[in-house]
Amino acid sequence: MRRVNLQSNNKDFLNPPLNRRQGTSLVEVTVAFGLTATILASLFNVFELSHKRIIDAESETTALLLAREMMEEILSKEFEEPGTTGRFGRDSGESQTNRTQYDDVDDYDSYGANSPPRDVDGTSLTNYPTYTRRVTVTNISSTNFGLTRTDGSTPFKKIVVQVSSTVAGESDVYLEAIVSRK
Ligand SMILES: [Ca+2]
Ligand SMILES: [Ca+2]
Repeated sequence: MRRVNLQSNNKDFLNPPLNRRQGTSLVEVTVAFGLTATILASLFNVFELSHKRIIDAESETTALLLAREMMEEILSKEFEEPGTTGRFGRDSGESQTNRTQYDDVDDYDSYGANSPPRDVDGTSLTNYPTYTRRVTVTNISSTNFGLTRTDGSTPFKKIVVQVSSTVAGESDVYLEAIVSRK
């Protein structure tokens, strides 16, 4: 039987240079940890940025839906007070706070500035506490839609619905439409 001499003169045989190896391992762990931390920080930044973009997109979509809802309601009305020509603004019996009384598009001029916005019967839309909806209606030139004219003086009107948010960094959303007398 062959014997193995455990009392070797080679110190590394029984006592491998653990300290040196551990030191190397510690550096590797430190570097690996540093790299992991850097990667995690980068991933977190990417996630945070993506999350903000998703929130921005959702907010813009909500603002656009609120604007579209109001615009569709306005576009369902007459060009001007039924039975009249050239009158502008709310007419007798039409209250600024009660849209159920509105029957033509310029009744909506200067409507809004409520936060949260309100539905047609004046109920606050409490699911949208950070939004405000405003409407502007103006008569515009028959030959140049970029020019504003005196109220009631032309057969064209421009309707602008603006939706604003109180959340910092969110831009206003505008929806415009041009309507004409039949
Ligand atoms: Ca009117
Ligand atoms: Ca009216």
